[in-house]
Amino acid sequence: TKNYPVAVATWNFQNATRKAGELLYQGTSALDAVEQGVRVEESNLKNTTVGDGGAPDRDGNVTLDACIMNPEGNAGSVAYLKHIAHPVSVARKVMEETPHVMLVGEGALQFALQNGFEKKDLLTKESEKAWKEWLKEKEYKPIINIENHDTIGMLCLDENGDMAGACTTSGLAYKMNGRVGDSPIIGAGLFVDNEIGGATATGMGEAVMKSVGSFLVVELMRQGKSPQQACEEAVKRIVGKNSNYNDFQVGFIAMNKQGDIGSYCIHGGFSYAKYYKGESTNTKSDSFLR
Ligand code: SD4
Repeated sequence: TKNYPVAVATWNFQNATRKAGELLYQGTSALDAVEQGVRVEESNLKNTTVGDGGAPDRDGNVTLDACIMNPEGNAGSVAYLKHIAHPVSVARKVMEETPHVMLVGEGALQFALQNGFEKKDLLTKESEKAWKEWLKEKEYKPIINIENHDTIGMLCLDENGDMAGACTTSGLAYKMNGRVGDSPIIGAGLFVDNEIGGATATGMGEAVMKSVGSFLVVELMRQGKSPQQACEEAVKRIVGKNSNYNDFQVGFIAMNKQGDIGSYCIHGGFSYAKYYKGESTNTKSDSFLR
């Protein structure tokens, strides 16, 4: 059965999936819809894990990571990008207008400015205040779960049955200066193969990168697993290889070419948002540790 057009995203980001979903039902391509969808969270100042208003690193720099993949299997990515509110759109420009896949830091910023992106201060008063509070103790512990306020990874399947995906984040709050997580790494934070399906990840990027998590999920689907089975096996792989799995969260969502969706996480509290046939939903993900 054909369960699309459909938009699905990590966490309860229904404003983002609604935006993408409505575009899909107007006949917009998966690529345009996924970009517009995640931009909703990049603009959301209340989301301190994505885009403008993101929490800074330990030294007070807001540095953004994002990537995008289209149905042709092309990819674009930026990491350690400062001062640009919509890193996903810079990633798309890298994909479409350069011979490269990934630009980082100073070069990524230069490329964005050359392409007309506006330079702005992304550190909000609230984020600055929280960071200064954190500086008093400087306790660096990964946060297991923050419902509704987290990295957005999104997959869109358009009316032609073509899939695109995007992932965008400010990374872990108070990370080391220079730290890049899984989100902009093709295969780790996001992977789309238009013949099979797509997957995207949230949580402790280091654990996701070490297992090339999203690629793993898509490859498991290629081998015949359902999106749900694939997410479960990938989470179990990460649990098996990281004895400290109690201390961090990882969650995956996956979608196959029929629009079937799966999701699984280490700790409860993760959910995914979906827009399908005019209906917007948020579904709790099953977890390894309940
Ligand atoms: C990272 N995976 O930078 C991202 C952060 C995240 O929930 O998903 N936070 O590691």
